[in-house]
Amino acid sequence: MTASASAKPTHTLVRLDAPFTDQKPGTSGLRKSSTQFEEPHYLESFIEASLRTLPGVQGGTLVLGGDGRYGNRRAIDVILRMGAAHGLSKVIVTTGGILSTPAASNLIRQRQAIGGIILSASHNPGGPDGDFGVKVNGANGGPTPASFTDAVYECTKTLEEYTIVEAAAIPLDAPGLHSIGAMQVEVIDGVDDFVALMQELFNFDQIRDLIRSDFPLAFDAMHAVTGPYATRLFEGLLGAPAGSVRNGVPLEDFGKGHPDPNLTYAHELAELLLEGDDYRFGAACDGDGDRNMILGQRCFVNPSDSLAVLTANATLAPAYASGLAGVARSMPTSAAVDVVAKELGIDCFETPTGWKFFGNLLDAGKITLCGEESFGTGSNHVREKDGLWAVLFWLQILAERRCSVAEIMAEHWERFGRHYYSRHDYEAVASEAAHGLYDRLEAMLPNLVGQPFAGRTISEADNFSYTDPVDGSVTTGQGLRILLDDGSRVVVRLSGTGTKGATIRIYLESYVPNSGDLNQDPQVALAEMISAINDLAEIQSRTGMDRPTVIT
Ligand code: VG1
Ligand code: CO
Repeated sequence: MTASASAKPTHTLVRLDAPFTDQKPGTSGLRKSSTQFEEPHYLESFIEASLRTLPGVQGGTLVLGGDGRYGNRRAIDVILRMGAAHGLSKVIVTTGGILSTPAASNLIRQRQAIGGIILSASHNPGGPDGDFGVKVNGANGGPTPASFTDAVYECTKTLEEYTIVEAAAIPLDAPGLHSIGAMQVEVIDGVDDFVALMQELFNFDQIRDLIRSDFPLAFDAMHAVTGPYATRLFEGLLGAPAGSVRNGVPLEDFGKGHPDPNLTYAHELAELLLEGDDYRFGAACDGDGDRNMILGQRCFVNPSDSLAVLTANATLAPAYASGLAGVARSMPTSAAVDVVAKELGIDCFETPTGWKFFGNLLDAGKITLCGEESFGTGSNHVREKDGLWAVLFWLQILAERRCSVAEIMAEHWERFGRHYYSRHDYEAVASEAAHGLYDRLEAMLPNLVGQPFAGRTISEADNFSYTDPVDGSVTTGQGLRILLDDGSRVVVRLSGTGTKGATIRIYLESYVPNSGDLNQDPQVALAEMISAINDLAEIQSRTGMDRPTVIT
């Protein structure tokens, strides 16, 4: 322990008995069980390594907040005290510690911060028995690149000590200015700046007119971070009746739910829209507010299609009225947006899974919109995917076109053809079984070309690798692709966000031109491919599961 002058808080140097060897960040930050994060020094080790690695900490400003899950408040307290020990000049933290991922991205950019720390395990369940997570974003507001997360991981593996100061917890119940030694702590409302940004991008008067014109909508915040944002936006500014936002109070365990906006985990909302006629529009966001699910009356919008629709209709939103520079999608996302980009005459980039790969393209001005099949869509307004932005964008399009979601989809397919698409997730598979399946399939790839598959022929089979067109960095091993001669494809990946065993993701896609049958159930349209990949990869026998955990 190093004592210090009386005006300064006491600095403590804490020595670790042994470094942690498992702090390798995955697709989006470090995610582990809450129990793991409660191990003495576990959180501190990762924060120490991050603060040593992030440029500009000495004298810099950091943004801090989280999705409100169990552990949020304690982590904020620890990070504030470690930030003071590391010489930050200021930390901007939000009331209640509530800050969505896209709102954090915006704050980092607006306040010229050196970056931000977002406490979230996104769509993973929370609570003492759930998961916790830490994401570190850089000065552009986006997820830090692999070079940063690799350096943090390396640092943790040999870390011997960390520094922290002693200080009373900063009250987060109201905005205010505080300090810990020389470091300022500014507590602000995390909703204000985000809402102001949305008002710049979209025409709120027009959306308000739509909502007031017999357009009942239901938004499910899943007891996660978007509750306060959505209540302010939809019920406050846009005139939706009270109660339109469901599960709007953030809870530490998300009400024991799984805050993942898909048909399985947001099934109550899905039933309201898909099996009833009380609502014209439905949407949900995930734990940290970066994902979105869009539903119309009796209509589910596949996220890959959503990106294509937003691209095709972008000029209807004031922010994008002058057109798009280009678009990008992650590799497993369907090529629906590629077809639209081609018609618009703009570039379309294909990146590995994870938002960090869009950062360079956005910063370089090469793209305006981007998205992933995993319910993520976003634009150059921030450097994260943005759930509520996507919902507002859809509302903007509906306010302009004054038709139903189902009509928008039908017209889109009639114009561009339809990419039948589905993702089958096998969750919590024994790690050895999942890796065995993956490795075996990877070894088979070179011999697959020319082989029959689902009534077609395999034309290419590889493990996807990506060369960043901006900085030339190469990322390999991003998913096994089996491409068929008619343009259909199957992709197999192992998840980088799960915390229990391994999750196998199977992505299936098949294109039907506008002269074909545009109204099939995707599971039927893809049935042959589903059974072909099940046979080829021996999914049932190797996982012991006869069906996926989640089908999207
Ligand atoms: C998943 C999704 C990926 C997304 C990532 C983070 O990763 O597939 O598209 O970027 O989650 O999203 P993986 O490695 O499990 O497939 V979030 O909302 O959890 O920050
Ligand atoms: Co998320």
